[in-house]
Amino acid sequence: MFSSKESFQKSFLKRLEMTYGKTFRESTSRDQYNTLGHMVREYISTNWIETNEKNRSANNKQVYYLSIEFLLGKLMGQNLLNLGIREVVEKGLEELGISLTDIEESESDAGLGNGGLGRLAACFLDSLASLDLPGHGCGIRYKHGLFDQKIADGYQVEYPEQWLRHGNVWEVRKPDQAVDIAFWGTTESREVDGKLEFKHVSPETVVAVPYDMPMIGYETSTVNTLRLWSAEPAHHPPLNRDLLTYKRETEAVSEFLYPDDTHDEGKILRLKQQYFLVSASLQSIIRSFRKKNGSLHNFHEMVAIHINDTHPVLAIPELMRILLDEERMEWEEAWKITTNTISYTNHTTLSEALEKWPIYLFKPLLPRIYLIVEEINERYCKALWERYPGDWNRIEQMAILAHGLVKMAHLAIAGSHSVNGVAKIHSDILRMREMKLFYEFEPEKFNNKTNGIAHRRWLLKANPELADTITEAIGDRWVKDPEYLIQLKRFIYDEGMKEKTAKIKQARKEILAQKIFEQSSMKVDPSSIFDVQVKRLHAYKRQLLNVLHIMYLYNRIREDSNFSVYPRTFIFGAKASPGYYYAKKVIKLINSLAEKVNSDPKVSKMIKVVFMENYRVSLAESIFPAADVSEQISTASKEASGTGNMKFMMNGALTLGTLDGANVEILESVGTPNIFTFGLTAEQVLDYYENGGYRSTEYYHHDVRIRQATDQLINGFFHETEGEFEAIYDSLIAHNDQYFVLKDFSSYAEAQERVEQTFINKGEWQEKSLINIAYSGSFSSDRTIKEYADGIWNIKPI
Ligand code: B1N
Repeated sequence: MFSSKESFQKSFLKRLEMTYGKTFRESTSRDQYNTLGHMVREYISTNWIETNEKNRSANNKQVYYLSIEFLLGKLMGQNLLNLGIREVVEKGLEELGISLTDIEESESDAGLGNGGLGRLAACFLDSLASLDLPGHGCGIRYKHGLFDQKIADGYQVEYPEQWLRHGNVWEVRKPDQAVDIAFWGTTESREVDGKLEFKHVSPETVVAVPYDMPMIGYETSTVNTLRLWSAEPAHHPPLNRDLLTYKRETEAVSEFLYPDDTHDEGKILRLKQQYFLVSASLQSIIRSFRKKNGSLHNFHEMVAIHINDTHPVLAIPELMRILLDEERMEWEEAWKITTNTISYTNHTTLSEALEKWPIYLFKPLLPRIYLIVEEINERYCKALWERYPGDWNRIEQMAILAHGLVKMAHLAIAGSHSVNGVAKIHSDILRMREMKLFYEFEPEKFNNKTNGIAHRRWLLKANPELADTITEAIGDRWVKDPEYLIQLKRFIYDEGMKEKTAKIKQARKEILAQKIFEQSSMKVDPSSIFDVQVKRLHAYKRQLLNVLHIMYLYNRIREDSNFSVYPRTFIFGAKASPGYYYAKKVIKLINSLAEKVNSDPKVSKMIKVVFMENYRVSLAESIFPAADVSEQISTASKEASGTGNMKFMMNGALTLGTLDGANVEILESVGTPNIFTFGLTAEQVLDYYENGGYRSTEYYHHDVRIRQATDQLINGFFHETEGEFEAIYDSLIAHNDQYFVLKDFSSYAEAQERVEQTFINKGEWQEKSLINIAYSGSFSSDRTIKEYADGIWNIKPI
């Protein structure tokens, strides 16, 4: 089918006609996309079946990665690339007068995630398959992924995302493998042979139907599975319920992805989603395990279950429920199996993201699970008491149930054998501060796994020209073995290499400039510095610091005729959680500033500001390759890792960043001359939080640049309705600037000057850019996944 372009064309045309009853000339690019998708699925079906077969028959341990988010983006391009058939398809289509790029663009992004956490899960699936590891994803098939963002009059407006509107060629519905999920109802217990047995009585059932998607490895026969669960009403609905209401309520469980990034909504539907994911996944994991093994006594030796943050933490009591109530195991054995099976990653120390469920919501929704959590808590507190007799204070702080709340992170730590952070500094903060007491109690559980990114998507696929140039220089070993990119160091001072990579960057900037023009009819100068901040909008990520600095440049250019800067285009992309008032105001502020700057003849000769609408995976793929400067300016200690920082680096952008998250490790890799760092350290920030001593008004009064820009938020400068940006002003002044924006301002402005001075020297910039690419290999998720496989899951390649 894909052996030559002729045989490809023949099957393609035949199938197109058969499926759509149209001639090729009449077909739309969506028809063509679907046809190609089905061909690819057929092509991989044998390998998919064989991978499943191997996993069923061989005695190798499997890992299941449970995540409430999988931010996959588009799949066609990556699948063709991984299968090594991209060229055949591209050439074949070209002769038919079709562009593969157009076909690829007609695919909807699978946007089943908010940001870093969800995208990390997607990158991990790529690495698992490419490394031939028996690892599968378990998630929810949301009907609507993260909202589509439009900007109207400078404000964010949200529209429901519709990725399934035209179907999804990559999924296979498996109704015969559906499982029942039980909510509400009550529990009954009775004594059998001196042992209490529990029964969940008159629950309300939601049916979980799996949809499987193939996760295709790069140049390997391994095809793993991402199983996404969809909620449907039961065939025999409860007699006492109104049918329509029941249908609507069950389907609601997998209707929407919650749009909260690093924030906990605390809504009952979210808890329902979490249990739905966990119970469906565990039932299906155990069903296939039983087919192969019979008893569950060695479950933990054959299965690893990883929970991506606390969202799937109910996997712990759910596994206990199955072992206790269905397998009739003793508590001690069930607990040993459960803790040895489960491992947990923490992704944030922000207190607003810490999941805590009020018992009055939790207990009626999940009565049996609640009883199990109660017993876990009792036994955990007892163990603490034995270790710290009389230390009530410590035990209260560590308890799973306290003050009417279920503390999900405490449950995760108690019920798993491994707890990891996502960058060195983050894992240290967990051990030394946020989870100090837990670390003291069980230090052996704690470890670090620095995040990584799928280099085959973010370099090979997103930036094929750069990838080709790298391959010309060092060969293609880096594609399978990304740390081999270090070989590029030999070419840092190679004029030919410098010139080629500079040209590629220039070309990608021109393409992005064209996109910007199409989106907003704005002309930006591709030879200006492309200075980019793309990520979710959040106070701690400090888009505001970037904005205040641009306002300062604007003021300076207008007021000081001797002042000039190297031309720069400031590019933003960000979605704000719909209920996050402050974040939405910052989006409006960026757009208002863009209007001011871009319409001022004097200023816009030197700087421009662009807000790119609807930032998402596919847009990111055209932004990273075009960036010169990577803005990673979070308040130190707040960004657990960041992964955008790695995508920029891999595409040759230089980081302008605080010593936060993985920026610290990027610095360690490339060395101080090749990164621009500034601002408070995490240590200093945490000390301020602990001991006080910061007064933002001092910086306001003593720095006229700060005062002028800050005042402009409320003095009519922006011509917006009065009070439009008052909340932002207040965050800095009345609320004492919790994220140290003003404190870090001057250090940031200085770092920006260093960026400019370096950029002016083109040759030097290009050397630094190459050094960044050369050292980016260790930030591949291949490295990360190998560390998880060896250090936590104990799994081996198939
Ligand atoms: O996870 C990423 C990190 O690189 C980022 O630094 C971190 O902010 C991000 C609740 C989250 N942490 N917590 C979340 C997402 C959704 C939600 O409902 C929390 N996301 C992160 C990958 O490690």
